[in-house]
Amino acid sequence: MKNALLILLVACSSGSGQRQAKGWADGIALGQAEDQDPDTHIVDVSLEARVAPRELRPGVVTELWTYDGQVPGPTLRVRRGDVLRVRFTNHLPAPTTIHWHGLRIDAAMDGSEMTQAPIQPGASFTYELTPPDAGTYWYHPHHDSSGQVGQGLYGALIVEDDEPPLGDEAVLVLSDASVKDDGTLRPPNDTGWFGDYFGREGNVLLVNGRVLPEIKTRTGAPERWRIINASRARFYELSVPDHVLEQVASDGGLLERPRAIGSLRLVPGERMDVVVTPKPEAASRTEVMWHDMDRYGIGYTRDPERLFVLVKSDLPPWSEPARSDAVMRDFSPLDVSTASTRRIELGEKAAGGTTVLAINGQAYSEALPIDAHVGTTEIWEIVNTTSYDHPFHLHGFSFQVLDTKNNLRAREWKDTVNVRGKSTLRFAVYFDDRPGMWMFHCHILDHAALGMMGMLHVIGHGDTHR
Ligand SMILES: [Cu+2]
Repeated sequence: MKNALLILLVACSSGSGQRQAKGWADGIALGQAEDQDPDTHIVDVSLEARVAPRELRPGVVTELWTYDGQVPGPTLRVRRGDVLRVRFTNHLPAPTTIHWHGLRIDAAMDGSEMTQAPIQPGASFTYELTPPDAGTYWYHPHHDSSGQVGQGLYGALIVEDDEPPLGDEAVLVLSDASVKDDGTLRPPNDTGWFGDYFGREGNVLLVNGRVLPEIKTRTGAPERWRIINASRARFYELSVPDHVLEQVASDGGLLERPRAIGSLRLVPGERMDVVVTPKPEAASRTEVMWHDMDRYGIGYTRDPERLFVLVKSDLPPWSEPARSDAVMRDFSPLDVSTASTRRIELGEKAAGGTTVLAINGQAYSEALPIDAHVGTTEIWEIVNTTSYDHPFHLHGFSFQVLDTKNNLRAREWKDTVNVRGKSTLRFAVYFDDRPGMWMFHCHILDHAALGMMGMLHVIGHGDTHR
């Protein structure tokens, strides 16, 4: 994967901005972290977590937990193989860490409590990462993550390739917030056990921290959207009528080839890059709607809600050569012929007069690490014994989802994947030479807090004990 090569760019010019109307993405602009190091191969930024007021609804101020006073936090951009140094200071009233979701980096920098003591209020920590794979990633706390992400702590992290991007690009961070009429947030542990068990979905839908923002489009002109689901519990299915949708990347960067899709589906933690092109028949205003994904599998879906609006510019239609479905990236299936299969069972468990969530029969508070070895490939069989969905996330290692015959389900790298209720999902994972302690968990962060989280010890050569 490290040597992934963009063999051929889909027929698009680099994002010069000429195709789109001026300021086409201003309505969803995100702050950018400023690089303080003149070395072209080092991105050195400062980041500060603090409580700050934000106006989510007109005239109503909400105190959110932020990075640098922004929600989402500033977008971090680094080129694949370069160094990203983040000088972080915690000015929150609580301890925190930062986890770099999806990045194949050293365990010591992963930001989980396995490898790092929480950063206390007033304290600082410098993260240094060298991301090996281009793609759309994000960052968020891994200490009280359900509470802290739910209050606004998340941001995009884009690892760029050496090649130009596929068209004019925008980052879309999807999230929600639980806001009362007076503008204050509902408590992070609102409704106690019920909130944990069902997952806390906010009542205000946000795209890049804004309610119902607008993006300009132009008939025939492709836009690349890098979409991140940063919600603590909400699943998204988005419909974009009268637009051509081509997925070009998922969690771990480019797909082997673009694929046509009918809607955009993202479970918590998941990412997707999609090239969106308005058809001639697209209305002058297209409301992009959120649709329920029925994660309880009960056939009942809630009413759609408006998420953002595409406003067609009055520029004449843009025409360019038909897009190609040529190979965008070398992709090699992992060799699973000698791989051992590890069963990971997601379930419920009675404990102390209540129900908690568990992995292999153990809630996180009582779990022991499972051991794997550097240099081996394993098949993980995720067995969901509950009747509802769990988006499964593995830290530090990307994987390839398999079907029941060990064939690839798609030629893509994933780190977060939905496991439907009462179903089994299999993936192949290779443990490259990054030993240490890692985590895996449900990315409904309330479920992780209720116990659906586990530890993985990747044992290096010559390191046979822990
Ligand atoms: Cu779950």
